[in-house]
Amino acid sequence: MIAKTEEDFNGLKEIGKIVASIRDELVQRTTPGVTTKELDDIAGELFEKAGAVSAPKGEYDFPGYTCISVNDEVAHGIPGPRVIHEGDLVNIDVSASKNGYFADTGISFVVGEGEELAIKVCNVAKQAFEAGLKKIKPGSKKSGIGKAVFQTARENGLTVIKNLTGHGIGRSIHEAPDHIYNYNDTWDDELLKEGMVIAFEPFISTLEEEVFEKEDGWTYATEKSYVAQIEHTIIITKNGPIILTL
Ligand code: M2C
Ligand code: CO
Ligand code: CO
Repeated sequence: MIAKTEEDFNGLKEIGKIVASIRDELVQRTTPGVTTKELDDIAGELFEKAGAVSAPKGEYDFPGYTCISVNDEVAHGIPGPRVIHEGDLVNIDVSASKNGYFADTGISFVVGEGEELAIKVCNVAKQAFEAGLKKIKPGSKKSGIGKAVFQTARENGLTVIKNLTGHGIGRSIHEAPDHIYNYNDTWDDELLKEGMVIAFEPFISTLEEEVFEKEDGWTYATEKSYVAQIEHTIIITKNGPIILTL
């Protein structure tokens, strides 16, 4: 969407704060021994308290309030009986709506002490997010974001996932612009606009550049890579990006 009115800004800010606080609560509760279903149940209660509706459930009938992906799982992990262990690479992705406004946020992190490479991919995802953020200005090429993400991955001896992308958001969970790539797509000549609302979510990988869908019909995974994502919902303005999900 293009945010124009004060109502738009306030509605987006409200749902942004809700998903960010639920993300932070789940991250804090992700300790060895907890199951991903237990974490998701907490999110379900918090959504209800906040008067918000889970986007995966509400929009796609996803079997969970949130997406929780562990180790080989990259995104759309289904919460269930899986027990979290020390060293696991976990991604928690929280998206929801309230009063017709949507926000989306995600973070990857290692539980307790973990492998150096798993920690590195999380740190590089944060760096890639910061590098991409600098390119988010009205009138700039959308492809400049992916270019900065890819360059950051390369500088650190890593790569990106090419078949998962960021997206427009606001009045629905996934809307125009359909794709914000993690690399410089030379065919993409779209320009960023004043008021445009996007979910910017770089996916950094240690090896593979594509995810595959598991047999459950939801989970995206790789065979032998660590992958990390950082996602925030952003309003693009001439005075700088407004990150709604900090
Ligand atoms: O938009 C995402 O960040 C998720 C969508 C949840 S709906 C099941 N919030 C995303 C991540 C990876 C791939 C596509 N979309
Ligand atoms: Co998301
Ligand atoms: Co998203």
